[in-house]
Amino acid sequence: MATERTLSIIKPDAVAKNAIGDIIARFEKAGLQVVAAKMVQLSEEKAGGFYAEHKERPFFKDLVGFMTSGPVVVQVLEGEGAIAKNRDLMGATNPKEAAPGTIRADFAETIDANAVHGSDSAESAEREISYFFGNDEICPR
Ligand code: IDP
Repeated sequence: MATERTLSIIKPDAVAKNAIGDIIARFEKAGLQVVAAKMVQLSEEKAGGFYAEHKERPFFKDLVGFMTSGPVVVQVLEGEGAIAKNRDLMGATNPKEAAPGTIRADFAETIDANAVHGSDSAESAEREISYFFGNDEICPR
């Protein structure tokens, strides 16, 4: 399997729960490496642009409200099959449907505040990584 990069966001609910370290430990234990990271307070414009594909969905306003409700930790994860691996570690979008032992099952209760984001394809990963990081902010290891 090829080495890939994916964008991960630890969302405001998980940051507020002091779960940053526990969540990053799961990535590292699964063999993913953090090659870029920063804590950011998203503006409405930045959060809305990130989730532009959901602009017409009924939950868009609440999603932007939630993502701007507190700081987030944005990271680039690198490793073999990183995109799918991260999605497996995260679990289903709705924590109530997430498999036991996944991040969303363990750290989230509701679909609107579900602890983490992870790119869902190579195309999304490329767009999302460049949405948050310049090349000089990514540190290959
Ligand atoms: P993903 O985060 O698992 O990739 P997406 O379908 O891309 O899921 O949705 C982006 C985010 O929008 C979700 O993580 C969740 O926070 C929110 N979301 C998705 N569907 C709903 C919904 O039906 N109600 C409320 N929020 C939703």
